[in-house]
Amino acid sequence: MELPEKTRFSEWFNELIFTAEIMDVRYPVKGIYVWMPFGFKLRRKVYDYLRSLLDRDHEEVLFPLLIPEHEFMKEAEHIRGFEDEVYWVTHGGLEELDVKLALRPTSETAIYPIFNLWIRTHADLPLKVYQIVNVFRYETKHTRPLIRLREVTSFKEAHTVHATMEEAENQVEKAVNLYREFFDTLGIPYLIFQRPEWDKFPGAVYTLAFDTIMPDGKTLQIGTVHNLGTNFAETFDIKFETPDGDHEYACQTCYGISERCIAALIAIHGDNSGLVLPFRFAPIQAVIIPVLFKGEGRERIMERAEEIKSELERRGWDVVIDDSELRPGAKYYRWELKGVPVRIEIGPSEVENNTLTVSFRNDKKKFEIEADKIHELTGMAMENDDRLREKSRRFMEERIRMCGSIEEAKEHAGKGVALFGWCGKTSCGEEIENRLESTLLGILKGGYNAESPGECVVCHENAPYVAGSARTY
Ligand code: 5CA
Ligand code: ZN
Repeated sequence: MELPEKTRFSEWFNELIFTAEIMDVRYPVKGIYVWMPFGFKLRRKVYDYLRSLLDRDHEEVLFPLLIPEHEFMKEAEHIRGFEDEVYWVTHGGLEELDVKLALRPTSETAIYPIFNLWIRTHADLPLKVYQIVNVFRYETKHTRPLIRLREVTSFKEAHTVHATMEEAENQVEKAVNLYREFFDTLGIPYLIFQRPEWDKFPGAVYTLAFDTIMPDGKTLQIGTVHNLGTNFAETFDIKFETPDGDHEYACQTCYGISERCIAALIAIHGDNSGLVLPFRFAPIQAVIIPVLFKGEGRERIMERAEEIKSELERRGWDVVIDDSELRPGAKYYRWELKGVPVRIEIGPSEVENNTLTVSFRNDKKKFEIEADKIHELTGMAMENDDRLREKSRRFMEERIRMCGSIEEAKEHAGKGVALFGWCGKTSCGEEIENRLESTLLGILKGGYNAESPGECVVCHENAPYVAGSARTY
């Protein structure tokens, strides 16, 4: 089956994740999909990396999926934010439950009643935990695999507790840096915005969000970091005893990433031939294609292919040999679709000359190396990833524009991110959203250098901030 051109992004994306065997999209519940073995390997490599970053100074935990109604209903703003998105378990078998149970849409109300029990004194702080779980959200906007799910299968949520607001603020900065490192390594470029009041996480003091620009110019929120202040601590009575013997409410943060990071990885690097994956995260990092002519030296070539495979595996690579009956063209097509970064061909002349014919997925140029120099391939694959990163960063920057007027901003917000001066007033923010027919992403905090033009694009009064707007997923 032909893959649609990437310029038809939605069709390209849907077709690709299915034909490349990332997700099976035929599960008979709306907004719920199946990870296939190849997709799961990709997920595992990405999440192993995310885990390794968190494991530096967080501990992993696992809280229950079900949240009793009375806990869920404690924090007023949190409820208002989520009430129309919650799935409820109301029955056990034929009996109606005394206490309805929510399927977690996120885990504050599952975790914080227990934090209340765990935290006694300042010596218990800071507390930093995370879990990687599924969460359920009854999304009413158009659902899409990996992007807008009703069962988010790969929700990494971190929750931290601190003695002071200053420490919580430091933690927000650390979390932002952790996410920067994560997305930089994936080669996913981003802008960081402080969301406007009306779009922050329900119950948070403020929310910082990472947005990437998808190939069609719409932005995707790929991660968020929230400063919760003492809002939840007051609700769940999370107090600690200070060295002076006083009892104070703790300050909290939380930050989350979902499989949208994999959606972005696929969307940003992929091309008309299929997936393009950074070497580090590719489920299959090299495919060896034996070039066999009738009878001629078949055994010798297969032996050589096995040797090269073991050699690369010793270096930690994931390698397959494609000795199927397919024609070479069909083999190339198949492994390009799957984004295998390195292809190695071995035929009679390679065996005779002790060479390898190599090509990289993203530039497709073939070249020869001496088989003894096989150790150089890892370095070359890494350099290739650097080029991939630079390319995606250029792509994003081409889609960001500083705009001097509402008209210019409106024109650009359909193609990428329009930046402009904003005074910070809600009334101007709302007017921007209405007139641009796009979302106000908030105040630019990182990922791109831009100076405020000095005046608000709406009221022309003093604008201390650069704000951004775009169509969003
Ligand atoms: N408790 C906080 C921090 S863990 C929280 O739930 N934040 S959140 O609502 O912003 O979600 C964290 C991230 O999950 C979002 O930034 C977004 O990238 C992703 N996400 C949210 N809803 C969905 C969804 N329906 N499908 C896929 N990803 C989602
Ligand atoms: Zn204004």
